[in-house]
Order: sequence, then structure tokens, then C-alpha cells
Amino acid sequence: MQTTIVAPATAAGQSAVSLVRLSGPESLSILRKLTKPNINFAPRQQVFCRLMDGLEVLDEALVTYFPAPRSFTGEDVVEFALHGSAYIRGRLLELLCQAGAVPAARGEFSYRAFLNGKMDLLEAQGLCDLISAGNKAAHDLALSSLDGRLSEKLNHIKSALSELLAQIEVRLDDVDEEMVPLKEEYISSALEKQVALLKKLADTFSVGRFIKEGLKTAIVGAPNCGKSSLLNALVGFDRAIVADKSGTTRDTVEETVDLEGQKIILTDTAGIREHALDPAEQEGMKRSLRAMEKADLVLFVADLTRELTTQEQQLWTDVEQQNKPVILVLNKTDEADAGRCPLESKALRTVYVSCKTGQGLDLLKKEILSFVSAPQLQQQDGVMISNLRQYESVLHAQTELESALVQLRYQAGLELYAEHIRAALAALRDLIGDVTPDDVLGIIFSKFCMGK
Ligand SMILES: Nc1nc2c(ncn2[C@@H]2O[C@H](COP(=O)(O)OP(=O)(O)OP(=O)(O)O)[C@@H](O)[C@H]2O)c(=O)[nH]1
Ligand SMILES: [Mg+2]
Repeated sequence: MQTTIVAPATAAGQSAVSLVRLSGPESLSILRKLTKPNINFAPRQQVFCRLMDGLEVLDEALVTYFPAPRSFTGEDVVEFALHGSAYIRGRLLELLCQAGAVPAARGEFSYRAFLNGKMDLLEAQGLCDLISAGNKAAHDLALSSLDGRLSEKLNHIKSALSELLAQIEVRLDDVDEEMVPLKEEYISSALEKQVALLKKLADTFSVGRFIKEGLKTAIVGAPNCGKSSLLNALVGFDRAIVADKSGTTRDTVEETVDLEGQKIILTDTAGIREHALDPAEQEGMKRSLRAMEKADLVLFVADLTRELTTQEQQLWTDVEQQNKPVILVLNKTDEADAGRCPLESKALRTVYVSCKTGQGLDLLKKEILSFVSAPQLQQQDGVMISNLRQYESVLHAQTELESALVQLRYQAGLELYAEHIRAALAALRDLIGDVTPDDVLGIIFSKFCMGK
């Protein structure tokens, strides 16, 4: 029989109220062991009652009973709104376990909700992301997944493919060839349409990830060009040490900033030059290069008041070769001509700024933000994928359909097209959680927080 699980639903520590949640077939009978008899727990109504610890009162709490299936998990659920002391909460958990409940594993409430058809896998992940969202953009993204918009998009693709597959399969069964054959163009245009939809969705992945995890932005350049000044100007306080002397920053300095609701993780790095003064500076430079490799976006800072060194030219070539998105930030316009560009640049964008006066910084912020509001997103009504598992499944489905299209060109035969479409459908079902194996589900849900 299914166990009855229990966990706190609010964070540990002292608070005005804390919530404990019980879910499973024994929920009501376990509750009754802690209260006076004859209390009427009407469905979905808060009841003010005393929770007893033996003969003593543990707490006066608001208790709500949600009979199955109309509850978060789809099972019988009891929620306790307690006074927020750590003692009350801890003791209640003990008493509930003594009365027959078992502590819930991470994500087990959501897992049960998923098993009971209360939400699909994408919605469950959306929920997990929603709780951990630290800024508005991540919050909006999680909501789009939670409210089923992503599932809806994928379900459309799934239905279209299922229908096509059915049309193919009846013809495979039709040994007497009584049915009108399917035109190749019909199959290919149906497949192409779904490929395009999947591709659009896959394209949202990098941006989806930036939004959820933050855009990793490395500030690189030669010593003394103003990298630390730029970090400070963007975060709005003196996070990194700024000094006249070259080689001030040795270690990488990381700071997160919220730009219009989007999380940006800025890393200030040691300036790159040919002759490092000592091993610490050398190590610093190595770290700069590593930060640059890991970054989603590079801010390449150059000092407009002087010509570029060969080392800077080299660094620039390195960035370009890595094919990283880069913004060339030309600093110190208060002391030099804005408009001059010291580099042969294929850079997407060049922005002139003065960290001293703040000139140009708003424009730079806009340029940074444009990486997370790429045009493909608008077409997707804000629906995007943000985790690797989702991305891989979408890509898998897309590749299968593309293989079917290739075979169609060689007229390989209905059976082979059908096989690829089946594989694409399997990838999509896996994504939505229709037939995901238990071990995979275990991993996904174990990433949830306790009590969810
Ligand atoms: N006039 C002017 N000076 C600036 C500007 N930005 C930075 N500086 C000055 O340039 C010098 C170097 O600035 P930092 O921000 O420490 O430069 P950095 O690139 O971090 O240098 P390292 O850490 O040594 O690699 C300091 O004296 C700053 O005050 C600017 O926009 N205008
Ligand atoms: Mg510095």
C-alpha cells in the first residue's frame, strides 16, 4: 500500500507560521491521533484545533483536509499551519511519524502529483523552477512551463506526428493496397512543418538557460583599461578594487546583478599582458582565460586613451576564434575621442563608455540584455526550454524527423519513415513524461526541494 508521507512545506528557522504537509491514504487517521475526537474536518476548510502531544497541547493550529483526488498530490492531504517555532514543527514531525507517516523524499509530493496525473513532467519541472526562481525573468519562464504552455506546444507536435504515423501505418497494414497511397510531398511537408516547430523550440534553449541560471558574462582586457571600474559601475557599488597601477586585479571577482529582472553573473578578471610580474599575476591571467572560455558573453574592454598592445590584439583574436558573443567596450570616453575604434572588429556590437562619468552604460546594459531577449523568443510567446534534458529530447525528436526526410528523398519506403516518426514520438513522450522510466523520474524529482 502507498505510504503516507510528511514534510515541512516552509523553510526551516523561526517564522510567524510554518506549514507541514501530510499526503497519503492514512493522512486523516494520522491527524485524528493528534486531535480530540469528533472534530469535523470538512473538506478544504481550515479548522482551528489543538494538536496534542500526549496529554499536553503542542500547538493550536489551522488544519485543512483535502480528500483525494482534489488535492495537490491527488491523494488525501492534510496541511498544518502551525506557529512557526522550530520546536513545534520538529515535534509535530516526530509525532506524525510515530503515528504512521514516513518522511518524504525530495520532490516526493510533486512525484505523486505527477503519478496521479495532476501535472505532467514539464509542469512539475516548471513548479520546481518557480520556487527556485531568483528574479523576474526566471519566474516568468517557470510560469510558462508550469501553466502548461510548453506542454501544449509539444502536445500539438505530438498529435500531428501521431496522425501522420497512423496514416502511414494503415497503409502498411493494407496488404491489398486498396487505399489511396500517400503522396511523398504530403509526408515531407507534414514532417518539415514539425521539424521547423521543434527547431524553433530548440533554439530557445540557450536563452532559456541564460534566463534560468543567469548570463555568465566575463569582463576581459589588458591591465588598467578599466575592467574593475566597469564591474563596479554595472553592479552599482565598489565591489572590485580599482587603482592606477596595472595588475591590480589578480583573482577573478564575481558579482551578480539584476538588470531589469534578468540575472547577469559578471566576472571581473586580471588584465592580460605579456610579462606578468610574478606567479600570482600569471595564475590570475590563467583564470581570466578560463573565465572567458566559460562565459556566455564576453565584454572586451579597451582603453581609448592609448593604442592597443600586441597582447590585446592577440586576446581579441582569441575571443573571435572562440566564436563567443562579444561586446567591444571602449572605455574612458571622458578623456578620449568616442568614435575611434582601435580594432579591426567583426564584433556584433561596439559600445563607447566612460566608467568615470557613467556615459554609455545604459546603452551597454541594453546590449547585454539583448542577448536574453533574442527575437526568436517573441515568436514563441515566451515559451522556451531551459534544461538540458528537455533540449536533448527536442533535438532527438528533430533529428529523427530529419532522418525520415532524408529517407523520403531516397524513397526508402513507408516502414522506414514510420520508424523514425515512432522514435521522434518516443522522445517527445519521454519529455512530457508519458512513459519516462522510473529511474529517470527519480533523478528529476530528487532535484526538487524538500516538501515539494
Ligand atoms: N578617465 C577615466 N579613467 C578611468 C575610467 N575607467 C577607469 N579609469 C581609471 O583607470 C585606472 C584602472 O582602472 P581599473 O578599473 O582598476 O582597471 P582594470 O582593467 O581593472 O585594471 P587591472 O585590474 O590592473 O587589470 C584607474 O585609475 C581608474 O580610475 C574612465 O572611464 N575614465
Ligand atoms: Mg581590475
